[in-house]
Amino acid sequence: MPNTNANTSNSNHIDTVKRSCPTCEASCGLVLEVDRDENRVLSIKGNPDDPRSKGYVCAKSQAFNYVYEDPDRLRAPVKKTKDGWQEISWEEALSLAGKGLRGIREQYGKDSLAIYYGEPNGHNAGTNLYTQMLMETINTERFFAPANLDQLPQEVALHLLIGDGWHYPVPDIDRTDLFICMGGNPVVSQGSLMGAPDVKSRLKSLNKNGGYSVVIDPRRTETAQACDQHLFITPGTDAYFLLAFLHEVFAQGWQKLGHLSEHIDGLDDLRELAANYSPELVADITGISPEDLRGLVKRYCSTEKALIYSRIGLCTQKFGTLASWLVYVVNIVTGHFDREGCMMFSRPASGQFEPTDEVTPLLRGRFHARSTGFPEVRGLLPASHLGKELAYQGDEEGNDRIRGMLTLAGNPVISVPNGKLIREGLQNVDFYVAIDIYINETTSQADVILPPIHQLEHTNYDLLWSTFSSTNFAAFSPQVLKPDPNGLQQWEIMLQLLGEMLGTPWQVLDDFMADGMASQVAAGLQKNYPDISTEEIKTAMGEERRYERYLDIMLRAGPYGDKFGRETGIDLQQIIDAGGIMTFGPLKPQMPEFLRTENKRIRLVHDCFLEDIPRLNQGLAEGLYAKGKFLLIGRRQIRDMNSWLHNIHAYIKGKNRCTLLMHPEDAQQVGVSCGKQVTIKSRMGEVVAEVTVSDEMMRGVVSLPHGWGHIYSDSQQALATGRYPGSSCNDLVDDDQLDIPSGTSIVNGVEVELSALA
Ligand SMILES: Nc1nc2c(c(=O)[nH]1)N[C@H]1C(S)=C(S)[C@@H](COP(=O)(O)OP(=O)(O)OC[C@H]3O[C@@H](n4cnc5c(=O)[nH]c(N)nc54)[C@H](O)[C@@H]3O)O[C@H]1N2
Ligand SMILES: Nc1nc2c(c(=O)[nH]1)N[C@H]1C(S)=C(S)[C@@H](COP(=O)(O)OP(=O)(O)OC[C@H]3O[C@@H](n4cnc5c(=O)[nH]c(N)nc54)[C@H](O)[C@@H]3O)O[C@H]1N2
Ligand code: SF4
Ligand SMILES: [Mo]
Repeated sequence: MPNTNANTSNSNHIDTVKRSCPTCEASCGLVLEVDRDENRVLSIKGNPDDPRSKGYVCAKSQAFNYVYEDPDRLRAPVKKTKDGWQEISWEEALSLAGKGLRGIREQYGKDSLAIYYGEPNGHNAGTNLYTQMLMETINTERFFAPANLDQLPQEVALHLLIGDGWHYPVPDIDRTDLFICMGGNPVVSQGSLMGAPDVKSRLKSLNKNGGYSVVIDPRRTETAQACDQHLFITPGTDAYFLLAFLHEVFAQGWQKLGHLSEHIDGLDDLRELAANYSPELVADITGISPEDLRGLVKRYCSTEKALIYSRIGLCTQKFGTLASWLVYVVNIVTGHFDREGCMMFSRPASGQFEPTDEVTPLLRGRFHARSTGFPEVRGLLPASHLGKELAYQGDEEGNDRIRGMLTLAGNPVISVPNGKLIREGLQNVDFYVAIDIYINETTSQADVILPPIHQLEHTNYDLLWSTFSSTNFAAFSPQVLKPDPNGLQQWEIMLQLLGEMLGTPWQVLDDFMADGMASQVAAGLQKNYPDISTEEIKTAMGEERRYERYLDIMLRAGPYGDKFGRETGIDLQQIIDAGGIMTFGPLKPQMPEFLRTENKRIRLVHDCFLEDIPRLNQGLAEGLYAKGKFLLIGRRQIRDMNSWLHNIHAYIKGKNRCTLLMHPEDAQQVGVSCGKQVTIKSRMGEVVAEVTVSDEMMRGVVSLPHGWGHIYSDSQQALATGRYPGSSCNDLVDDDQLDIPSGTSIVNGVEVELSALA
C-alpha cells in the first residue's frame, strides 16, 4: 500500500469511505480509509461488495491519491509573469482569464477562440453536465478533442446505423460463448467502451464455461495471451478482413437477422459489396490465411452467443470508419446484435438513451478547418490539424486566425500528432487559458491556469461510463476529503469563466441552464405523464447551486426513476442510501424500440461508407504501404494513463517503458538487440528509443507507447521530465493522414525507417 498509518496517532478519527475509482472507465469500487484529523487518505483497497468489480483493482487504483498528494499539482490559480509563474487569487484569475478571452472574442469573432477538451473531463460528472453550455456559449468552430484519436469512427458508424453516435454497443462478456476482440487490449486498458472491470477474470470464466476467445491484433497482446487464439493482422487492413468475413458469411448462406429482420435495409447492397473481397483476395494484404478466416467465420456463425468487439486499433488506422462500421454490420447480419451474449446496449439510469421518435442527421461538413479545408465531423475538427490551425495566418489582414485558446484537462503537445507545431502555435496566440491541475508540456504555454479541486475533494457520479457498461448501474461517489476552502470544482470554474467572458453574472447562466434542463426533462416525461410541468421539475430541482440537482432530476426522470412520485423508483438520495451503487439487472434487448432512425429501421449501407471504398480498393491494387518500411503501432501499459501519470514515482519506477518493441528477426535485420538505441524516422521527423525484442510483434511491425516525450523543461512535472522522459510517438505520426470519413488520426500503421544508433 502506498500510505501507511505509521504517522497517525491512535486517537485520530479514522473513517471508511466507499467510492468508485475515477481513473479509468472500469470505475471499480474502492474502500478508502481516511484520517479525518489530518484530512488525508490512509489506504485504498478494492471493495469486495461492489457488484461490478467485486474487490478487483489495478495498480492505478492509488493514482488519484498520488495525484492529490503530488507537490507539483496546482492548488491555486497561477499566471505567467516575466519572473515565472505567480499564484493569484481566484477573483483575479477568473477576471483575467474571462476578460482576456472576451476581448479576443469581441475583437476577432467567436471562431478566433479554439478549445481543446481532453480525456480526464470524461471522469467528472459536474464537468460533463456543464459542457454543453460551455460549447454552446463559446460556440467556436475550432473545437478539438481526443475523440479524433479515439472513438469518432465508431460514433460516425453508429449514428448512421442506429441514429445515435453515443449509444455504443458493448460486449455482453459474461454471457457470451465466443469473444472476438479486434484492435483492443482490455486486459491492459481495463476495457474501453466495454464497462467491465477485471476483463482477465471474465475471460477466464468464459473459458472455464466452455467458451472460446480470439484476438486479432498485430501484436500478441496481454489480452491475446489470456485468450484461446490469436491472429496477427497487418495494421490498417481490418476492413479487408471484415469484408472477406462477410463474403464468406453470404457465400455460406449464414446470414441471420433474427429479431431485427423486419427492420433492416440494404442487405443486398452489403452482399454485393462483400462479393468483391474473397478470403483469398485479401490474404496477402491482411496476413490472415483463407483457412484461418473461414475457420473463424464458421465458429462465429455456429455460435449463438458470439460477438465481435473492436476498439481503438480499428479506429485510429487508415480505414477507421470502414473497419468500425463493418464490425457492427457483421454482428448485425449474423444475429449477434442486441441479443443476450452478443453485442448489447446499456440503459443508463440517467436516461440519455430512452426511446424517442426524434431523428437527427449525422453532422458533417457544416464548416471546415481554415488551414486544411477538412470538414467538421460531429462538431469536431481533426485533432491532427490543431497544429496547422494554430499556425494558420488568416487572410491578408490576418483575419480568421486563432487568437485565443482554452484547454480543459488536456495535453495535446504530447497526445496529438505534430505536438511540436501545437506548442509553437500556443506560444503565438494572444491569450491562452488552461483549466488543468498540472503545468504540463501544453499548459506551460498558458497565460493563466485555473486548477479545479481534486476528485477526493468533491462528489462524483459515473455519468459517462454508465452509458456503455456491461451491467446497468448507477454509482455516486461521496466527497472523501475536506476541500480547500478557496477551491472550486471544475464546473464552477467553467461557469464562472463563462460569466466573466460574457459579462453576465454566472448565476444568471446557471438559472438559464436550470430552466433548460427542467423543460427538457418535463418534455421527455409528458408523453406518459401529461400533468408534469416544467415548474414541478424546477421545484423538485431546488435552488442550491450544485451539479447534483441536475443529476437528481435526470435520475428521477430516467428509466428506473420515481417520475417525481408517480412511480416506485429511484432518486439520487436512494443511490446514496444504498451505499453509492445500485445495479439494474443484466442488459436487455432494445431494438427496434430504441432506434433513433427514420421509421426505426437500420440501414446497413450509407454513402458515407461507400465513398471511402475506392480508397480501400486503391490500397488493395497498389499496396497499402511503401515497400521496405516498418509499420509503427502504439501500445498501452498498465501503469500509464495517456500522458499524465508519469510524475508519480510508483508508476515510473523500474525499467524504462517507452521502448520500441520489435520482432527478433526485424531487430537482427536492423542490427539492434534488447537495450540498444534505435532511431525511428518518419516523414514528420525522428526520435530515438531503446529496443525491446519480442516475438509478440508481427514481423515488420514495431510498437512504441504514446503519452511519453516529457522533454520540455518548462513543464513543471519534475519526475516526468527527470527520470524517463521517453519519446513522443506523436512526433512521428503524419498529421496529413486521416481516416477520411471521420477525420480521425492514423496513429497505427505509420511508415517508419529504423537505424541502429552507433
Ligand atoms: N499516438 C497516440 N496518441 C494518442 C493515443 C494513442 O493511442 N496513440 N490515444 C489517444 C486517446 S484515446 C486519448 S483519450 C488522448 C488523451 O489525450 P489528452 O486528452 O490530451 O489527455 P492526457 O494526455 O492524458 O492529458 C490530460 C491532462 O489533464 C490533466 N488532468 C488530469 N486530471 C484532471 C482533472 O481532474 N481536471 C483537470 N482540469 N485536468 C486534469 C493532466 O494535467 C493532464 O496533463 O490521447 C490520444 N493520443
Ligand atoms: N493502462 C492504460 N489504460 C488505458 C489508457 C492508458 O493510456 N493506459 N487509456 C485509456 C483510453 S483514453 C482509451 S481510449 C482506452 C483504449 O483502450 P484499447 O482500445 O483497449 O487500447 P489499446 O491498448 O491501445 O489497444 C489497441 C490495440 O489495437 C492494436 N492495433 C493497432 N493497430 C491495429 C490494427 O490496425 N488492427 C488491429 N486489429 N489492431 C490494431 C494494438 O496492438 C493494441 O493492442 O484505454 C484506456 N485505458
Ligand atoms: S481498473 Fe481503472 S477503475 Fe479499476 S482500479 Fe484500475 S484505474 Fe481504477
Ligand atoms: Mo481515449
